[in-house]
Amino acid sequence: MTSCASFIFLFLFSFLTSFTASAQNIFYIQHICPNTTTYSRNSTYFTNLRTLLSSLSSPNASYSTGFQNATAGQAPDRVTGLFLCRGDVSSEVCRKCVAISINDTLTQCPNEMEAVFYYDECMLRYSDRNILSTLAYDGAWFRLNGNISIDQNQMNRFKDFVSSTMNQAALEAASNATKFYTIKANWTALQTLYGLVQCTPDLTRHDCLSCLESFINVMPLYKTGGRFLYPSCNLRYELFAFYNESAVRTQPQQQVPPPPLPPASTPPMTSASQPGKSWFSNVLVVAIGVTIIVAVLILIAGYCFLAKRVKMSSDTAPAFDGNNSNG
Ligand SMILES: *[C@@H]1O[C@H](CO)[C@@H](O)[C@H](O)[C@H]1NC(C)=O
Ligand SMILES: *[C@@H]1O[C@H](CO)[C@@H](O)[C@H](O)[C@H]1NC(C)=O
Ligand SMILES: *[C@@H]1O[C@H](CO)[C@@H](O)[C@H](O)[C@H]1NC(C)=O
Ligand SMILES: *[C@@H]1O[C@H](CO)[C@@H](O)[C@H](O)[C@H]1NC(C)=O
Ligand SMILES: *[C@@H]1O[C@H](CO)[C@@H](O)[C@H](O)[C@H]1NC(C)=O
Ligand SMILES: *[C@@H]1O[C@H](CO)[C@@H](O)[C@H](O)[C@H]1NC(C)=O
Ligand SMILES: *[C@@H]1O[C@H](CO)[C@@H](O)[C@H](O)[C@H]1NC(C)=O
Ligand SMILES: *[C@@H]1O[C@H](CO)[C@@H](O)[C@H](O)[C@H]1NC(C)=O
Ligand SMILES: CC(=O)N[C@H]1CO[C@H](CO)[C@@H](O)[C@@H]1O
Repeated sequence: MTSCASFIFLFLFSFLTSFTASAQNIFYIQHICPNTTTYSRNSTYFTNLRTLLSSLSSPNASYSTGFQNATAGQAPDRVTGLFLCRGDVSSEVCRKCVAISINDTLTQCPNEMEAVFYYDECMLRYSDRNILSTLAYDGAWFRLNGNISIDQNQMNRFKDFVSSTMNQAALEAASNATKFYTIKANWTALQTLYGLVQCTPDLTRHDCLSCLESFINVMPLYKTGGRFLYPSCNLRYELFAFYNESAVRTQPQQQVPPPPLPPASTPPMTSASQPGKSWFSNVLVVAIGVTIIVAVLILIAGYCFLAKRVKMSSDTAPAFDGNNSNG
């Protein structure tokens, strides 16, 4: 192997390694901890909170089901908390996400009694109030993609399509003990709508449905995608597969898994990017990375070619599917 070739190989290798590593990353979205109710570090509440956090992060915690609640101490110093992992993540990713969020709690919210931490893969909450089996609309977060560019007739059809698809998903999720459902529906021959809805499983069917419908009833349906988080439930839809399809395909609830479609011709853009890394910005980073790597590889290859003046046989250049978004 020539030094040039091994250089290229090393480059590719380190790139691929970093790519696989980043696929396991946990993405922070937002945390909310109002400073209206606070505690001091020497209080009983602080001791109870630490007990609660360690029980939520114990090896015993139910990462495989993705939901756990816990309480520590007695009123008025009692702390109640829970975590909820996205329904399609593995127990390993769930465990990692909960560990990271718990590690963030006392630095980000050092003396607030009540907090919610949103990550792409999980959510962590605690409060001095009893938050179990209770619908909570405070601490909301949302992000919308850009407008879909279609004419007015199509627009009305699209709105009905998104609304009815997500309502169907909400009904399915609310009726199931897991309180999680993903849905896939064809918009055009080329574009597929992917939806994901989830409630904390301590909610009743009625409360779960109310929570999800409160999003569906107010969200602007002319966007190419959107993401809505409440402490009690969350909802997301996109025109691309944003959840792990092979993880949810094993669920019998998807009775007729449609065969995979080619991806939408142009991935939708996020218009207003809120603070925090999203899955989408991760993809963007990877896409930019791929572009840079390919450019460097081409430069190295060109240099090698010129330096060696060896007539290379017609090797195919490494072809990355640079599915880069325009803009
Ligand atoms: C609470 O937060 C607000 C803004 O986030 C800040 O202006 C205020 O000083 C804070 N109060 C205390 C007691 O930390
Ligand atoms: C906590 O510490 C502060 C001073 O740091 C003190 O004023 C307060 O009385 C202490 N509270 C308790 C419950 O020990
Ligand atoms: C883990 O489970 C064991 C038995 O199931 C129990 O004895 C132990 O207290 C649990 N640990 C924590 C931190 O909950
Ligand atoms: C926990 O947070 C500290 C600093 O905030 C950081 O150095 C450490 O790596 C974190 N641990 C984990 C497991 O995220
Ligand atoms: C998106 O569509 C809405 C409603 O049709 C309109 O009010 C808004 O101006 C549009 N925004 C952009 C950036 O085109
Ligand atoms: C609830 O979902 C689980 C898997 O996600 C599935 O096995 C079960 O059949 C569903 N139950 C109902 C009543 O739909
Ligand atoms: C979606 O489209 C694919 C092919 O384009 C088709 O095979 C599949 O049955 C469709 N799914 C639904 C639910 O119509
Ligand atoms: C998707 O889920 C499958 C099955 O659970 C798992 O083997 C795979 O590693 C997951 N992919 C990602 C990117 O998490
Ligand atoms: C409301 C709710 O889900 N409560 C559960 C909290 O966790 C305990 C076990 O740790 C369950 O017994 C409760 O049902």
